Amino acid sequence: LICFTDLDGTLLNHDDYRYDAAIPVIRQLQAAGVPVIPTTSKTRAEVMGLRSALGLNAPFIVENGSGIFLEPNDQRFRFTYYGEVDGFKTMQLGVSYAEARAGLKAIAQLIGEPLSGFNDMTLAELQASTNLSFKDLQLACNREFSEPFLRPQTALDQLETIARRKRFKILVGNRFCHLLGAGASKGEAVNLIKQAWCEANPDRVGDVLTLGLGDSPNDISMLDAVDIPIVVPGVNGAHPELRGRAGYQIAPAMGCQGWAAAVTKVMQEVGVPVKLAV
Ligand code: 2M8
Ligand code: MG
Ligand code: MG
Repeated sequence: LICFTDLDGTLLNHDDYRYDAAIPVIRQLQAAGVPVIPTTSKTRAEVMGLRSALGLNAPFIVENGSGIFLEPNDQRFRFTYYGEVDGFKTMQLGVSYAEARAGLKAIAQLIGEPLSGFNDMTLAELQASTNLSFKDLQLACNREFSEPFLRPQTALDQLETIARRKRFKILVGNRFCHLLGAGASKGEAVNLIKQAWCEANPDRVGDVLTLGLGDSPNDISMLDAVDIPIVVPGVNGAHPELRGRAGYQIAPAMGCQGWAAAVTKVMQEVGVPVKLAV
């Protein structure tokens, strides 16, 4: 089993970003040899902090599938083609942050409406809309591949059409829209990691089973790429765009508690031992 998970509103509570309920389940997954792979809109800097807090060592997918990072000595995955950044093996699917920023400005010009990106907003404004500390916001502003922006007046499908013509894409997350390179995708990143696992474990290719957890439209490509897609609900239940999609299961509670309960159930169903180290 390989577990791909969104962070905001999924492994982390939407409001207070807590994850305590997920910790014992992460331990059980790891004790059973299941890699837990953050698959998120967050930046590498944010994920690095959370990885150490959660005790994760598996590869991770940042900025909505714009970049994949792998520890160089992780023998569980083998990348065929990769770059090297700060001691990680990395694959880039998206564009540079400078390109995303320029794209946002160009699209704003075309629609005749200003678009407020993360780095157009003051820390106080960002804090009001995210509920993150200044320290965490600095990590969120340390972007490499994509720009979150406030949802504009202009209809999103109009924005998406323009973005596509300029080789960008727009995704909808929990609080923000995100502008990223057309090649970036959580689902594509999941497929590449799955492939890398198969490269490293050629005798076990038939056994690979993937679990994915998400809560927002930007998670659909990931949920569609896994064998077991699970939606973590918000205050109004599962997101309307995710509700009722073929094969999707709904976790029994919001945030980290729903995550923990849903993952525990999957572990029981697929026979991953659940009573190891707690
Ligand atoms: C942004 O991402 C979330 C994810 O769904 C959102 O759109 O609401 C990102 O900028 C991320 O880096 C940041 O940590 C998060 C804070 O809520 O917002
Ligand atoms: Mg989310
Ligand atoms: Mg996310």
